[in-house]
Amino acid sequence: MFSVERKTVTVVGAARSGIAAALLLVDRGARVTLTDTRPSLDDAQADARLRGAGVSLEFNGHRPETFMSCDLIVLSPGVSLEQPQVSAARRAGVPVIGELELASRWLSGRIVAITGTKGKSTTTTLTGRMFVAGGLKALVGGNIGTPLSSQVADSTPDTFHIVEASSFQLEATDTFHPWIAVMLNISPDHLDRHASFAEYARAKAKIFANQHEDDWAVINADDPETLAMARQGRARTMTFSAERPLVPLSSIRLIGRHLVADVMAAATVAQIAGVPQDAMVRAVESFSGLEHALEPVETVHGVHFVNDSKATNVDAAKRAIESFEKGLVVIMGGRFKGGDFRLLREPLAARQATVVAIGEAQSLIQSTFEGMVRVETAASLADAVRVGYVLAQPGGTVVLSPACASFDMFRDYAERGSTFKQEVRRLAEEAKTSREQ
Ligand code: UMA
Repeated sequence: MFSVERKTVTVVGAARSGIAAALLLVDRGARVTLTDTRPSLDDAQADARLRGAGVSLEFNGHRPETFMSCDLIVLSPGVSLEQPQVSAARRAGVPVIGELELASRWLSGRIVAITGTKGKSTTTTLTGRMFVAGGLKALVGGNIGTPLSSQVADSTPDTFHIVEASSFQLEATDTFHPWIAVMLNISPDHLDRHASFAEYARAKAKIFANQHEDDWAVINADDPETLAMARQGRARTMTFSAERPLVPLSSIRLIGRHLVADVMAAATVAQIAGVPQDAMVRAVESFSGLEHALEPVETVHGVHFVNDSKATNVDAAKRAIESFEKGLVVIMGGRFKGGDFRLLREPLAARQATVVAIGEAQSLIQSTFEGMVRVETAASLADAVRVGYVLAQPGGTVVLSPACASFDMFRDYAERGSTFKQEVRRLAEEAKTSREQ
């Protein structure tokens, strides 16, 4: 059994994952330092809880001694293995693992891990709902927002941990062992962090690395790359396909046909776990989609606003664009993290779409679409909402589908999506007042 009793552990990154990992480690008898480049914690309650638990807090940067003199380093997903202090400690022989790996070592229940470039959160949420509808005990966590470390205390042998796993989390695993591992699809993403697509794919493929013959790899029959990746593992494979529905398509109320594959992936997992089909159907019927994923916001004088802030890569934005008809306005941009914007030219042009470019990627967007698609720029997301409204045709749609990360302007995609919704509602209020006058 893995033990950290009386060990000195450094946790890097004091946000959701790092805080949960630090508290878990203290609970298991470790002496913990939690370090962050920021000057302090935003959350006073978490600060008090950590100090109360005896965690040493080290802010304003990472001291090399904190990394070199410990028995174990635990990384938040946002911290790269190539971070200079981390990589120096690794070279010196200090073990380094990610927060997901740490938590997984202490779970009593079985792990269902879900990865892929697109559709992870939808599939994870639906899988959790199907398990619960089928009377199973399921805890949904990981990249979706609740760190796995915060769920260890509730893990019992009959618990199914439905874990959304990102490439950042998988990269820093070594014994992580899902009973069912799902690979939804793979396309270039996070190339600002991973050195190449091959390295990104290698990180994702680690989901299969520790599986045995009695485990399951659930893969996308319509995505040959995922088939090839699963073949490297030892688990039995089960494929899903959008072309072979396990639940009736009429039960899917979500916008966008592309979500059918996510529903089928969830249903395949649920089937392996023995969830009856009527429970799966109930779970799908009561699910109207996730916040920030093609989420309808408001209709202002006939113009529909849709929040797809979660589309942080080119492929996700492409799927969004393809869900709409002609006369579309797409608010796009932010921090470019790799991928090929040119893939959006054809679907945009086919819809006679207009792009409103925001953030650091503005000029890249302009140069990519020049001559094919009209591109306007906006200085802020609030401006972009207004520019989009003016450009949209009655009955048309303005969708925020950025194809980029949010970190140049926002804390994360959720804050970007919430800001968008707030600005749309403000616009709706103004439009209402001006009509009443
Ligand atoms: N930091 C350092 N040193 C560094 C780098 C960062 O101290 O060298 C600090 C930052 O100052 C900050 C903290 O680390 O205070 C941030 O850590 P984090 O980015 O890991 O943030 P968490 O809140 O712990 O969120 C993480 C995941 N974040 C990332 O992967 C970037 C969340 O996924 C996840 O929900 C959460 O753990 C709980 O498991 C978010 C995400 O954007 C949603 N994921 C990416 C995606 O889906 O595309 C992969």
